[in-house]
Amino acid sequence: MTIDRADVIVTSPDRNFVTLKITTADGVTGLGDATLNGRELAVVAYLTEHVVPLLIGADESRIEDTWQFLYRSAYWRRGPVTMAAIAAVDMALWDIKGKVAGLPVYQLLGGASRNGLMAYGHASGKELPELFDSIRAHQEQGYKAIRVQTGVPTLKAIYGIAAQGADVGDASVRYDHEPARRGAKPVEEDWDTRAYLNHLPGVFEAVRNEFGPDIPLLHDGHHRMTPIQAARLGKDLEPYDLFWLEDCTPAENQEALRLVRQHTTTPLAIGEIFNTVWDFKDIIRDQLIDYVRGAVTHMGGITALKKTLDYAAMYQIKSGMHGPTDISPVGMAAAMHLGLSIHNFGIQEYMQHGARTDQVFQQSFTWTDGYLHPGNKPGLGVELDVDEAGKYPYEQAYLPYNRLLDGTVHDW
Ligand code: GCO
Ligand code: MG
Repeated sequence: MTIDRADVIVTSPDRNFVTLKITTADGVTGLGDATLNGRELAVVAYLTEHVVPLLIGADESRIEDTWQFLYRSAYWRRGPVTMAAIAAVDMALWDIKGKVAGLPVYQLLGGASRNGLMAYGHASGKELPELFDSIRAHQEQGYKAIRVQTGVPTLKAIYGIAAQGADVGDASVRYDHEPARRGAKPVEEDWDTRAYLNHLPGVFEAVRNEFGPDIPLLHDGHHRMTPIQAARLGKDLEPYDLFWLEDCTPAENQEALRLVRQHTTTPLAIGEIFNTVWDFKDIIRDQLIDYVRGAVTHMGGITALKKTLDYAAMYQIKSGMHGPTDISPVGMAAAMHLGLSIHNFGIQEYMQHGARTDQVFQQSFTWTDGYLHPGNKPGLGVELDVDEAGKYPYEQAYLPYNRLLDGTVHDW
């Protein structure tokens, strides 16, 4: 067979999503997620102008070869735009291969290594009572592991803290609390690391006192600390037995993790903004992390992330694939098939998409008692309703950013 057409579909049901739909000459279709939050149209242009013309007439069965061709022939390697575009092609080809074989993608990857994928959700609250309510709401939904983010006294707005009454579904669980907010400019938030470092351990102490020692708790530092600050936080959080501390320092300086590691046994997770195995190579080899946060969508697809995770397995490092709502249902499905099949699965992030998104993307995954499963439909198990998608045109949106109290732009 050959590829007959490839369409780039942009839709914005609850937020913007970019989807590549590949159709073979026999009419088999495959979907790939190419969503790059806040920079969506750059990937649309990369796909439409530079990749789609190369796909027409190509052999859709050659997944590895297509990956290598798109990666190497461009000459300009890596980067989030390039790798999201390659990821979308890769996912769509796996989807097609599964449909042609009549098998779910996880079967093509070696079959299930477990019954389901433990997932964590995002609990947050400005103050403790709201945070506790949010944790309880997640537990009622079945979540067995919970990320805890909280407000800091003196700060007005912090990324990752749900706005009360957020507009998607049940505000305590089904919110989309980290949208790239629609509008012509990014929203400005404020930040004070000293206040945060002084406040956070007390929050985890309160959460452990309220919810007990057993529930796995996670926290996202969202790149805001210096190495020595991150080391202090890791140490201060040790009594509360975190499942992981995520993105404790900005990821460009990977040596920073060595310093953090020397001071704390709090497990570290990093890599949601990484896009190739090269970003992970040294920190895996030197065992500076415990979880690989790469997303199928941003790491160049199933083919590339599987290789990275197989490499990580040699060092007992596990997966912790990125799964916020800006990973589309297609990207989430790809993560679930990969997570089910690899041996070194750790945990899957799972924020729930809104009702409009679920109508645009018909999905076959299940969410039962805290565990995800991609389902057994051939391929990835997601179909896109093009008419429904057409109801929600692209809207400009930006992620927020923050400034310190004196006005300096800070990592967020
Ligand atoms: C997470 C992330 C997200 C990202 C967002 C950016 O751990 O889920 O930090 O909230 O910031 O996906 O697009
Ligand atoms: Mg994160």
